[in-house]
Amino acid sequence: MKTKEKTLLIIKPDALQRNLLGEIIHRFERKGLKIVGLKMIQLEDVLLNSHYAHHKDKPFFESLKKFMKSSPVVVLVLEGLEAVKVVRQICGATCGREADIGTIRGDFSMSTQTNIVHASDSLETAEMEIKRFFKEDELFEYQKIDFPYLYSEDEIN
Ligand code: FUP
Repeated sequence: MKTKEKTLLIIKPDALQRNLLGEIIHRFERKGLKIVGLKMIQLEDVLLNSHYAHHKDKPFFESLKKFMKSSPVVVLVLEGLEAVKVVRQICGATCGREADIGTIRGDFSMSTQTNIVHASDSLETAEMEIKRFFKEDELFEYQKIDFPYLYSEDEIN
């Protein structure tokens, strides 16, 4: 039995500047991911330092933070069976030049840094990242009418 998961997606400044917000969100909607949180925010150092803590000694750390602060971002929480893996697949490999065509990065990015989206890389990370970006009352539980048609009975019972 596969479990229902929540994962964090950040639509980065390059996507906003290049008018790709609708296109990106549409891809997750069409796949069948349920949007349970969504907002626009301006990132700042405190949050970026914890979000990218694992990169703090890398040569690109400061330029990555500068880019991520260069305009607002849109953050979403997406829900579905095995959502962490599915969302990463839709995003594609980190470097846009290497990502498969058909993925978001493969279709819209030429870069490792300006690569349109960030998605949590494991269930454990997703739980931490969701807490980092969303308050509890910014996440929603609601029924969607497509649910019985997205999954078979044995997948959801
Ligand atoms: P991903 O999980 O696919 O977002 O990739 P990573 O955790 O490896 O990288 C996180 C972010 O670091 C990337 F989105 C962009 C940035 N990065 C660079 O800017 N330069 C690099 O050489 C590698 C990563």
